[in-house]
Amino acid sequence: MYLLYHYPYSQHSRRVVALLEEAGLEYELRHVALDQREQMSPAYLAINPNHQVPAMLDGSIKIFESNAILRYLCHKHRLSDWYPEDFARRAIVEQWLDWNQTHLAGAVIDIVLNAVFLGPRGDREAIARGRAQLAELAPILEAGVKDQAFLCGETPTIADLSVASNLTQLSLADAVPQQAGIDTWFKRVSAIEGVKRACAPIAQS
Ligand SMILES: N[C@@H](CCC(=O)N[C@@H](CS)C(=O)NCC(=O)O)C(=O)O
Repeated sequence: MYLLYHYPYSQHSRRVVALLEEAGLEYELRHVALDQREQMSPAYLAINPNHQVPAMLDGSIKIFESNAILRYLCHKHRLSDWYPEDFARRAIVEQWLDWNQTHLAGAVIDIVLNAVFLGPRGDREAIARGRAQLAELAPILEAGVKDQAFLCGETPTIADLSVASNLTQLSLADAVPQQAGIDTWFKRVSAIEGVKRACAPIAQS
């Protein structure tokens, strides 16, 4: 049984829940009250010293970083559909996982944190910076999905779960890029049962 420390509005947590659901793995969610700064408590810092969700416990094994957790689950349960063994396809999965963390994530946080979660206290300059960055990134994503069903071919991988979780986050700020290929791909990923279950708490709110 996996223990996943999460927060329902965390895109990084939802991508892990989506895979756990899709793979039919047993897990328990531990809510970390980010809105009350519980991530700064000594008890939680002992689990993830970066004071972030998600973090996962598998017995005595402690893992932080959402994409590392996704890879761990795929390795452990041989989820080769979600994490292809073919080295060329896997390289493309890794490319999008890294792109998501190093390029897209910052823009999404700038926009959604400031336009949605901080409300009137949000930093307007950060929103503008995030929107400008997103405008540069959207054509890259569009090119990646316009001629195929998913980012790494005709079946979904953890790259789709990871990148799409950031688009779900952008939808909270009504900021999902409007390109046709992105729209079709995002609808396709959002229709995956595990993704729907992972998004249920925010869909209901
Ligand atoms: N690179 C990390 C990012 C995780 C992250 O940014 N988590 C946010 C919620 S979505 C968080 O816990 N923020 C609280 C904080 O930084 O104090 C991952 O992929 O797991």
